[in-house]
Amino acid sequence: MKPKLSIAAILIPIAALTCQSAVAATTYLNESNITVAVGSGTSPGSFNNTFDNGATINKVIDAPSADAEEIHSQATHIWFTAAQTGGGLELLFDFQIEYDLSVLHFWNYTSEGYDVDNVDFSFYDGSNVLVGSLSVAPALGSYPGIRAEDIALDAPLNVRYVTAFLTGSNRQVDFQNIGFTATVSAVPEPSTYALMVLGLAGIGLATRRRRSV
Ligand SMILES: [Ca+2]
Ligand SMILES: [Ca+2]
Repeated sequence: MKPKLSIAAILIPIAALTCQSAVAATTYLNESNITVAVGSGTSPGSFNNTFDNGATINKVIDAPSADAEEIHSQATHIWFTAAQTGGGLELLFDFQIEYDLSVLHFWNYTSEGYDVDNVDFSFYDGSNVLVGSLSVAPALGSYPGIRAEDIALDAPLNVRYVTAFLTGSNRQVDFQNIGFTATVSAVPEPSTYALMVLGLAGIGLATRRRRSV
C-alpha cells in the first residue's frame, strides 16, 4: 500500500515558514553587516587626526551594540572641520539589503565647541528611490563615557542606502558613531515561493491519488 501524503503535512511547514518571515528579529546595524564611505558631497575642509595611524571611516560604525559606551579618543572618533560655514561631512551608508528602520542612534561629542549640530538624513530603497528624509539636531554626548542618543524614526521602510550630511554651526563636526536598529524588510524570498509551489503541487498530487483509489 502506498503511503498517503496528507494535506496538513504540507500546509503546516508552509505556515511555519510564513510566520517566521513575518516576525523577523530586530538587528543592530554596524560594521558586521553594513558599510559606510565618505561621500563626494563632503565640503572642502580637513579631517584633522581622523585617519591617523591607519584608521578608517569605519570608526563611524564600530559600536558593538546600540547601548555601547565609547571613550573619546583619536582611535574612536571622527573629526571634520569645514573650510566654510555651512560646509559639512557627507556619509554614505549601504545596508546591503533592505531594512525597516525603527531607531537612530547618535554618539555626539561632549561639548558645543566641537559637537555635531545638525544631520540631514536621506533614505533610499534598494532601487535608489528616495523613501524618506529627516533633519536631526543631536544632543551633546554624555561624559566621560559617551552613550548614544536614541531617536525614534517614523518607520522608514525598505531602506538600503542612507545619506547623512553632518554640520556644525562653528564648522566643527566631531562624533563617535552612528547606528540603526532595524528589521529585515518583509519581502517573500524566492525559496518561500518555491516551497509554496511545491506544496500546492503536492496537494494536487494527493488529491488525484485519493480520486484514483
Ligand atoms: Ca567609533
Ligand atoms: Ca557645536
